[in-house]
Amino acid sequence: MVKKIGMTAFVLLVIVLVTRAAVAETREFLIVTGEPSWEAKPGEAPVTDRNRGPVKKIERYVFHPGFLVVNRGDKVVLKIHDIKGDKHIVTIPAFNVPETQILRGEEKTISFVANKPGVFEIKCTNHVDSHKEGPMVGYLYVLDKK
Ligand SMILES: [Cu+2]
Repeated sequence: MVKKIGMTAFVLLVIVLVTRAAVAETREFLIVTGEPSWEAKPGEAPVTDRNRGPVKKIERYVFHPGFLVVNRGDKVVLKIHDIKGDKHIVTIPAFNVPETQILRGEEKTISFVANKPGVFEIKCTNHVDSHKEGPMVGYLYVLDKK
């Protein structure tokens, strides 16, 4: 009897482990680069642009979409198409994703496993501040799914 219960518990444990493993999925995101801008109309006052001070024109490189949500353990696949900007250099330091250079018109694929929960930056090291039409940053939200 005890042996039978032990076997049943073992089978249930295996089912639970297999089910949990199946929760981790591959999440693919199609992303493009964009460049929103603002320019003062004639007679309009300048505005303060972060570290540049007062300006009459602002441009920023962005990722579209710029906010991604996955579950812990998911394999994340980013297909990033550079349709604005001559060159982007994308990295995700929190997951040791090496810099990937993407030239105008190119699409590159970046993949990694999101193995810890939190909110992490997807960064372009070519557009780091407002002097270089940045910071160009997206956010990856990794849910701590149990
Ligand atoms: Cu960039």
